[in-house]
Amino acid sequence: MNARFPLFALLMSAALLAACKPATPPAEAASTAETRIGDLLITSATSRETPLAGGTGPGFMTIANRGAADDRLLSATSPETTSVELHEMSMADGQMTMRALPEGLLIPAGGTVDLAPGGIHLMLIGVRDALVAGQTVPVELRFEKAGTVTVPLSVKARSPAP
Ligand SMILES: [Cu+2]
Repeated sequence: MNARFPLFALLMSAALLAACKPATPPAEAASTAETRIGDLLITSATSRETPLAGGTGPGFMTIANRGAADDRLLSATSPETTSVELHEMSMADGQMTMRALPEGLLIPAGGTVDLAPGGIHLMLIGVRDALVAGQTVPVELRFEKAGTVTVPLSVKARSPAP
């Protein structure tokens, strides 16, 4: 993923300020965990290592709607970040661009939506501590119909072995 984050300059200055703070102790990897709320089933919830406190990290997952009514992911928050945004990445004129989805994300009845690298994703903005592979980051998702649920994102190494 070769996204150009506008926060890059900010990250560089954060690098100069970042202290050698111990990260949250690694927890059991939970990538196989399922989270259910109402008719929704959330699986493969992951993030990526983010070396700097104050930096940004992605949130990926698969959301299946096994109900008969559409739902919509409206917003997300995390106690470990300043904010969480819903973004979509796409190619435009050969450039990878990223835009926010202020209208939320439709989870169609009987359908499955993937938040994945290169596409729709959560953006963890202003992580409190560096994200280290093996730990989990709790993210609270707010759905229009199903309500609110906390999903643990399992932090993966940024460059997994092929
Ligand atoms: Cu993004």
